[in-house]
Amino acid sequence: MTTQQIQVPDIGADEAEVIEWLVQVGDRIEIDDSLLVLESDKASMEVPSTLAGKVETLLVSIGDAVSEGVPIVVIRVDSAAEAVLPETGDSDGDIETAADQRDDQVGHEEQDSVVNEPSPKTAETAHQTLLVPDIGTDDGVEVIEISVSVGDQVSEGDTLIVLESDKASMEIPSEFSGEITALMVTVGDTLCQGDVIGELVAQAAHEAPVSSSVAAVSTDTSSSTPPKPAAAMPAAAPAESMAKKAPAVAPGTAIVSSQESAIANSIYAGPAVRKLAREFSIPLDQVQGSGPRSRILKEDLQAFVQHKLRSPQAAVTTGSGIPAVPAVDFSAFGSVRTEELSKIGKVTATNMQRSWLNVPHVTQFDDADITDLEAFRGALKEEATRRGTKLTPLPFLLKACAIALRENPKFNASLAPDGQSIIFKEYIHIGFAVDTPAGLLVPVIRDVDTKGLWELSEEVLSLAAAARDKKLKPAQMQGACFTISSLGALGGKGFTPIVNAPEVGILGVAKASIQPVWNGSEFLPRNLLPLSLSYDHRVINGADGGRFMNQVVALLSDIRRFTL
Ligand code: CAO
Repeated sequence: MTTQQIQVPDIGADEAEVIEWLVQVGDRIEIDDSLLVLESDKASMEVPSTLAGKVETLLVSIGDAVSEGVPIVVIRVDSAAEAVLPETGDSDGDIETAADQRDDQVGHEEQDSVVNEPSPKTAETAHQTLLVPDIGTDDGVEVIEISVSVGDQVSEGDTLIVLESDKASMEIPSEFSGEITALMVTVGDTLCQGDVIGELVAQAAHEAPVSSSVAAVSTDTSSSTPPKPAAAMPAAAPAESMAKKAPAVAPGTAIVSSQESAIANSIYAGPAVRKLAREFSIPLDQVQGSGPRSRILKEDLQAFVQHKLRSPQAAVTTGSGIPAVPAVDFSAFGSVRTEELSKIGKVTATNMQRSWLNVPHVTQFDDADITDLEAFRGALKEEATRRGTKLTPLPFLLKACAIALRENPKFNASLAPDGQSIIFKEYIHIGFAVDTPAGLLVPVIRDVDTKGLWELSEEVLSLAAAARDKKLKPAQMQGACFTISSLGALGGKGFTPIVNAPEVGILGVAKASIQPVWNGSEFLPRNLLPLSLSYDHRVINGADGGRFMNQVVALLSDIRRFTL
């Protein structure tokens, strides 16, 4: 086994930058496997291996500028490959370049091609046919961009079209200065060497530059064949010619719109950057280049995308057509800590947003005078302890709502998904919100209307405990007709609860407090419980809401009504 070097082949440019390694030390590679990606001002290209074997050493690093002949990798070649290599007499471990091998093999061919290099052409013949040069492959390569349009004045070196194969994208430069008179290609066409790109009328009888990468022949000399370049690598024109482009866009019969062409022409970016921009639909004409002569770099694309994501204009619409809240990089203002939402938190967020967006909410407020209720509840405290339970205002609220639901059936209903009918429920199951460390849970007490206060208080206690201990079963959280959200123990004067769709109503309960109440002749201290009733205005109108609220208030204010 011997080790051999592979060198940078003719890349059609003086220099190119190593932008990506596609192999690493120890990899087994076959002939033609891509080794690394190089990018020049005009082309990005994958350099294929000319040997099969094991990668021994990488000789260049990302960011290195390399030119033709620079050794890039050492390969420990397979014995089979060795067998076909010419005898070198080198012992194992000697380094011989693969390029040397290839030079030996193709030396004559190259010499021929040098001999056959066309002599410098002049533009005396006004009409020039612009042909696809040797693009390094016999396979058709796709046109991904047309950089000029009919009527444009182009200078020698200006990009005419951009081609892209699996391995490389390349800009095909014009060999002549003059006016484009015809374009025969469109984006998506597949072109091979010698295909006609278009025609050009030369400005004056300049001496045409010698180029091994562009073929242009006079229409008058139909027998001319495109010149064959010495190396089969993508065409690349000097960056300088790209930089001095000053396209003149003329109206006319362009195959691509002159506007598109003008934009394409005024953009200074390498093929890899153009490809990336296409993949992410980034309009290159809006990207500020930070490279030499304002060349657009990959970093510029990243900065553009980041900026777009942060700016309000980047807001995308959600499924319901509502603009999403723009992403903000909070770390720009100070240190931050990101914590993933709990599972319950995520579900709650989704449910809340769905209800908020789907349900036209109305919330109305009232106070229930629970002075007598609280006196009664206080009187039952001992008994509650004896029973091993605790009687809070919540069982009274459940009982009052159950009665109000039975008497106001629209609150004990749901809107059919098609919005064309109301589904009335013959059962009365009520959910109540429980604040747990993992998030908000809503266990459901079934058939509240059939249960007494003690039974309800026991169920509240056991379901709230199960919720906090994460022991609620899915069935215990299903089937509610209505919800009570009691924040009373925490405080607050009132809040607007969100309907838990497809339910149509929810009662918010804030903190009871002693307030002076005018009885017609004097102010009396009364215990008032603030209530807020939110409902789905598609099903329930204000009068329905008022009736329901009045009934709940009346029931809580005089619990003897529970028995009626
Ligand atoms: N006003 C004044 N005091 C109240 C009150 C009110 N509206 N509601 C309850 N209290 C009192 C209770 O009477 C109890 O005091 P005592 O021990 O002196 O009797 C104390 O506050 C604590 O009650 P509790 O919270 O233990 O029991 P509860 O039955 O009132 O509530 C539960 C149970 C599970 C609903 C409650 O613990 C809870 O989790 N509430 C939060 C609900 C929530 O987060 N809602 C928001 C949903 S939308 O984001």
